[in-house]
Amino acid sequence: MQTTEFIWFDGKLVPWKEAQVHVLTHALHYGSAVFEGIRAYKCADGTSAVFRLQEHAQRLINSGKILRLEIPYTAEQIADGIIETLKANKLAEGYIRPLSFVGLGEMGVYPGNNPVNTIIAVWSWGAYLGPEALEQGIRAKTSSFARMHVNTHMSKAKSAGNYVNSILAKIEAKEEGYDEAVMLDTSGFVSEASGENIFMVRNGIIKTTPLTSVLGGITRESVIQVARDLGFTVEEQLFTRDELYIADEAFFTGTAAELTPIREVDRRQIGAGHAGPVTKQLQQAFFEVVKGKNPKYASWLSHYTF
Ligand code: PPE
Repeated sequence: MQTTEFIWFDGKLVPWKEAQVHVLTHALHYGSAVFEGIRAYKCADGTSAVFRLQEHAQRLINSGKILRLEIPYTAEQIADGIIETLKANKLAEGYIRPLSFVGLGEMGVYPGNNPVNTIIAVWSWGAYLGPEALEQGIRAKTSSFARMHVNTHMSKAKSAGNYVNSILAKIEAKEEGYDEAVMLDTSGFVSEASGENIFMVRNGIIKTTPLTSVLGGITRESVIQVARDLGFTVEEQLFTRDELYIADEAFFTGTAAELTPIREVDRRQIGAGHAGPVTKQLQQAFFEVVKGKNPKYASWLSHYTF
């Protein structure tokens, strides 16, 4: 990965190499950590902007609340720390990873009075699913691993532990020659991917899975709003894998993956086998919004310069 100079560690900027923890850190053993993934983009006016900074900072705090992990910062302080870290690293465009984790203290599942540490790292990160994914679309496979039941792991928390399930699905998909895994919920309905929400388009209607078993994706929510503003009907409804097979178009959304077309699922070509017209229109609209080219969504951007 591409490194940068500083990492924000409990309120102080420290050199990248010095941002280290002890091997008996609670989170390393038990997954007791919550995190965010956020992107900053270079804007048309020469500044940079973080996309939906407040919403991401608030989701970090909410994830902590769900896990009973007390983050000793407010959402505003996290947001300020993010801007400070971007500026210190002179990063005009890239990915932002805040993480709060249960630190060193007692061992054992019970986190007790162990400290909660928080870091913010930033780095350059290109297209998540490969350089051609955004244009050509990717190939997905229905995972043999179900997404977590709503009463096991808490899907609304972006917690480190939840990603064991994602890792299992992603390794399986990659080793079988696919780019990404489509995961079903424990009732068999399409849920989300290892690190993205999923949308399908059929007969002009856009559908995405309801929030039941999935992470409340901020990209998902943004794309729903942009699509509705463009006049599309967007339904939040459960659908099955065979409905996905006969979709005209399908795509993933996520901070890392942005808006990535899906061209194949389980060896069934989706639509024409490349990004369809609705996907292309939404992808273009999305990139205009994040790059500050659409004043209608100016409130979604937190600008900074250095
Ligand atoms: N579902 C999952 C399981 C998920 O991990 C993400 C983001 C989303 C949906 C979309 O959420 P949002 O980014 O708010 O639109 N996945 C992050 C982690 C990727 C990684 O490999 O790390 C991301 O996209 O930043």
